[in-house]
Amino acid sequence: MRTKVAIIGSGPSGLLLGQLLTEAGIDNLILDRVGKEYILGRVRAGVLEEGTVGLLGKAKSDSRLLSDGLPHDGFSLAFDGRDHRIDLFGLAGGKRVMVYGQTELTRDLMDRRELAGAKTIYEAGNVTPCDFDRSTPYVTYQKDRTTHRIDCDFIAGCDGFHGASRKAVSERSMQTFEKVYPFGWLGILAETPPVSHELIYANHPLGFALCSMRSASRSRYYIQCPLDEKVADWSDDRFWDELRRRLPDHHAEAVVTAPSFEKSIAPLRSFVAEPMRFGRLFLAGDAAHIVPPTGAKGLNLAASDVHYLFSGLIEFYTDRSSAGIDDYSARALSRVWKAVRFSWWMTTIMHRFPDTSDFDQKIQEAELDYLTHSRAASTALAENYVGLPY
Ligand code: RFL
Ligand code: PHB
Repeated sequence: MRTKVAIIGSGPSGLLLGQLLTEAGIDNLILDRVGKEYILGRVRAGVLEEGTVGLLGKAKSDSRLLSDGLPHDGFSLAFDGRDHRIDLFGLAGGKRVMVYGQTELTRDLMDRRELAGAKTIYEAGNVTPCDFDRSTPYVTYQKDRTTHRIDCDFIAGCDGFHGASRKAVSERSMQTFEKVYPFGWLGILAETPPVSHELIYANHPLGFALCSMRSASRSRYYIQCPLDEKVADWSDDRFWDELRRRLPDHHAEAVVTAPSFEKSIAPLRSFVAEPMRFGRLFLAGDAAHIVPPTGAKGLNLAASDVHYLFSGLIEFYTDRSSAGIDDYSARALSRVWKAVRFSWWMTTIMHRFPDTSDFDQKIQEAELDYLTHSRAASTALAENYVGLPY
């Protein structure tokens, strides 16, 4: 089998790249280790930057997003028992974010891909990028007890943090940077109206809490928890009680509980692999970097990587110029590191760290006070939250 771009991974980055290429008439093939329903069962991100929404439009996959997505002009930072609203729209030059679940976005891209007749191979075992340091790369995979080979011009490694693409690169050619945080997020999804029409990021002595949503009748809530916590130890009642304790009183009283239908714990980590290009193999999205979810940047970074990679590939196929793909890694990493910094900073100011000194605690309080009383500081937060320009 032969294709122009072999894409490993059918998450948001692989699907978005695949759809942009398909709309531009560039043949591509997606391979994923697992099946479609498994991918659609993963509950993850929920906040989209305008740049991400624009790319979904370019991929002709935005009709449901535009009708069902919830535009948000601000959010609340809650601490000391009070709300402090961050007016994103006013501070960030008329920009807003869109609340729309990653699961829905993935479904929209999959539907569009099927409609366009582009090929995806699910449940492909042992996917391996090969010879990407030569001009004739290929990918092998196993299916139905047979090893298959796909010859291609380029390989896009969009297979997430635990994927095969980054692992195929020799350690000598790559530098990695990592920070592991001493806590995780316990998240639930429940069919219940959100506590507020805007997101609430709460810093409380018991730990961080986040009130988010998927629709007017579906809520997504998170609480900071120790890394060794077990989901099985968290009954719904225990979760709701703990969430209420971490919110200002007026929000706590407004929480409407319902049985959760998803509950999971995610560890928090910052990770970057440099560079993001190795000959004819490109890494994009979580395959190249991970951010803690506090800044809502993971999915949006996957989209901006795809923007740079797609424009490089278009330049290659239409102008026969490799300038864009040669610049891919530097352009993507420059934006990635700013989002890594922002996500680390949001995590640092909003969470309770296990062995914080009194001094560190006072600095955190001063930071939150400054942030919510200085227009310059709030503007910097808003500018990063809505997304830095591509
Ligand atoms: P994905 O979504 O992980 O998709 C990668 C795809 O590659 C497949 N794959 C393989 N295929 C073939 N061969 C292999 N060896 C393979 N290994 C893996 C996988 O099956 C999968 O389909 O990466 P992508 O596309 O780069 O998208 C990135 C986003 O998914 C990610 O940044 C965000 O979801 C991060 N993230 C969150 N971001 C937010 O902005 N807000 C959140 O609340 C939020 N919650 C989360 C998250 C990530 C999580 N992970 C990765 C554990 C919660 C979790 C639990
Ligand atoms: C979510 O809705 O899942 C969500 C929202 C904002 C974040 C992280 C997750 O910062």
